Amino acid sequence: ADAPLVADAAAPAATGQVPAAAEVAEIRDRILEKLKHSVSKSVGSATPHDWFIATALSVRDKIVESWLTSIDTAKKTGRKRVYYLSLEFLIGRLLIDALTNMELIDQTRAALAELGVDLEALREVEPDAALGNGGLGRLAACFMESMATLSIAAYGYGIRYDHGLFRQRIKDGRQLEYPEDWLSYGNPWEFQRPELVYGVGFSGHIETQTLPDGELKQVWMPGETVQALAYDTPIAGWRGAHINTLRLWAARAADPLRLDKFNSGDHVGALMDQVRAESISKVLYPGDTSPAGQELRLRQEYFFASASLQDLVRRHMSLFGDIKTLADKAAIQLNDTHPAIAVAELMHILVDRYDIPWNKSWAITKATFSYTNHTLLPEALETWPVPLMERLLPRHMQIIYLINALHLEKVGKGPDASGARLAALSLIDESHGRRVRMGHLAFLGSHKVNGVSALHSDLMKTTVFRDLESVEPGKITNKTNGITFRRWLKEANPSLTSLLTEVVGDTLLDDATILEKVAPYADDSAFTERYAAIRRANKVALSALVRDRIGVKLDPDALFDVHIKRIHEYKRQILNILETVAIFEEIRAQSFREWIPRVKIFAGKAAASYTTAKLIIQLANDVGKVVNSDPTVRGLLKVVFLPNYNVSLAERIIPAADLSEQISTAGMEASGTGNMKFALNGALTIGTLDGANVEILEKVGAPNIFIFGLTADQVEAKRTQGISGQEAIARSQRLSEALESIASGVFSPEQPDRYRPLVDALTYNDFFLVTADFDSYYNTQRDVFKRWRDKKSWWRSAVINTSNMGWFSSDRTITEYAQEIWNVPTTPPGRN
Ligand code: 4GP
Repeated sequence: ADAPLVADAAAPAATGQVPAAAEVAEIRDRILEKLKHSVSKSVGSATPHDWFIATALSVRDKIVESWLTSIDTAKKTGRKRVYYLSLEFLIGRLLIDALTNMELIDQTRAALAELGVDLEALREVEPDAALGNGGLGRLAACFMESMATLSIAAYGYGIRYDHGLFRQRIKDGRQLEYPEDWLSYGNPWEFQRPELVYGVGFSGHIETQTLPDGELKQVWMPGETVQALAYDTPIAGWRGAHINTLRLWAARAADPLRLDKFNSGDHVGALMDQVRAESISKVLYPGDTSPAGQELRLRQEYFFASASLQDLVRRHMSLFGDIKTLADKAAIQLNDTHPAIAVAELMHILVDRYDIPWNKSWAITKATFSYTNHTLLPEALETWPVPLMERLLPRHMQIIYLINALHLEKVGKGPDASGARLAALSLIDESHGRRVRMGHLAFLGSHKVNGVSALHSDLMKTTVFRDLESVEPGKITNKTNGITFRRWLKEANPSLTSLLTEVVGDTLLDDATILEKVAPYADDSAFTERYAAIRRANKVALSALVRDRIGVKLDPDALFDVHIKRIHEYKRQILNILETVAIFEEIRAQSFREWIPRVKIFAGKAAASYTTAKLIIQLANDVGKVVNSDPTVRGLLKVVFLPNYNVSLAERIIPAADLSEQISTAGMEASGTGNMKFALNGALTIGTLDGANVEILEKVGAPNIFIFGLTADQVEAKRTQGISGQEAIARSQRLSEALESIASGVFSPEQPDRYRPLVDALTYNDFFLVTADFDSYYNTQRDVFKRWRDKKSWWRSAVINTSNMGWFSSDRTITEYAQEIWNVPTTPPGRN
């Protein structure tokens, strides 16, 4: 227990092992070979980016060897495959991930060092692949890694967007969006598969044919066909024993160029088809406020669903030769409602292409699909206008109508078949123009539907899916989210990982539940001192980053209070800002009191069209500007907003956090996964009883987490009484003063009424119940202060948090999916 402390968290991963010289030499030579023959650069002229590519290619070779074996084994054994359909994969950077999982990190670091190259510098030049917005996209990435780790033969299917989530810049406190350009230097991880191209049809018309037996057959004649081209990225599981494929589709026109037009001088017109086709994979989340934007979004969804289904059906037929066994050999998971059209697409394939009778087709479809819901926010449960569906996907609309008719016929025979009930159960929402409810389609077409935390799954049964659940009771199950510890512990916090493995052994990343063995060390001061020193080093490293990026100097001994996630009213960044303002006013008024130095760290992006969220970002920045420069505050409070939040930035911030803000309105955050990452790394949570916070509380115990605020039930009850904030504001002097200073322009002297709309909304229309929870939050923050003063107790709680987080490994989550939803076997890492 007296190993040396690691002083700098950003320094080399301290696994304490000295890599064998021969292996290092071999890796060095391979990197040099790649640099020369694949990058075509000499050692003297290579840029950091060239070194990154050469290193990535050299580890990729190793991965490919296992990859081909994994594919071969799955073929030979005829195993059931899992297909994970997701419009988002927020994978982030892959170099450190690949080296870690292939167990090549120390050797590669040493090999590069011999060449005078720092692996950490290469880590920073890799673009962050942001093919997603937030939680559900990052979950898909963690799941891909865990499926590979557990040797599940799985494919991730999605879209290869040219431009991922926008790059955020903050100018004068405001968010500006710039296109993100992750592919501009090429992507060393992917393989283009020009032989894997599928035609995806749109629009056109339907012809009715009469078969020899007199049956009618519907034949869709698409008016337009776009090609889907596959790009494969290998995903290495822990210890590299099994590698899966992330297959992303790029759109291109069947005819890249209309030569006749081009030669007649219409050079732009000649490219029209190409531009239209390629726009499908141009950007993640095209703005959908315009009808054209909505249409593009639906085109994206159908494009990737159709290409993926064609691909997996082709694989199934070539291996097993009988479409009727599809459900025995394929489990398709719909990651949220975005891929729901796949249900109608599989029916189209079975009924129209393979002539399988309708009922049999429906049985196969249901047995093959399952669906995960990630939010109860009604606006996120997609619906598409019927006229749009009819025009773009006429055959699918027909199929949906028939699914609906049979479904309503069945439920119409039930005892409670009122018109209102049938309207709620229908696949067609007729309340504001006819729209197709994609959540309903996903639900009906699946054999299991799951929420992502215990509370969320329960609420699904009583809110958005109440009626459907009553038709198929027991279909909704829970699969509480998880995170991969390889990335969120080992790669993000190597020093903490080596301290923990000293205690529990080096199978920590094979079986996270052994973290429990750390619990007794919560009372061992030699251990907690080392644990605290690692945190401090991480805070020093983060402070350097903050200084570089936004020029604010932080005190690493201050309490780092962190709120990082997408900016959304339900996540209540504004509640945190209000507490900040209240404390700011108090420090100024009572500077003689003993204040705890504290840094409030915010990061997150707001959807480009979400005006209120963008105003909240501006407020955080404006508050920071005033607070950070106020002489009476004397650095006791700092407020920073770090621009361009992404996976890589999260990896830097989380290991340096003391306090994790998880303060959504109860009942609104489906699960959260950031909450798990923080608690694993030993930050204490301040949170509501929402999402997986409830389960974190169960695991870590009430003394080791700060819970406040209304419960989900109380939120519901309160809303029925009205959502004005006036009463709560009148009751709380602190709150009314904080609101008053914001409203009167203390933080926006150049435009005093800038935040009037925010304050008015909280006063008269406080749907997210910020005002109702303010006092409880404020007081709980004071409990945090008290606890922080008692350092022994603080670190004890931190260690207890870490030691109880094993259950939140995505290996556990994926094992549950495998056993209870997909019916596929799993193998622990390194054992095949
Ligand atoms: C997110 C939820 O907001 C978050 O609570 C959850 O942890 C995550 O999914 C993964 O299940 N939802 C989204 C979304 O990302 O776009 O709806």
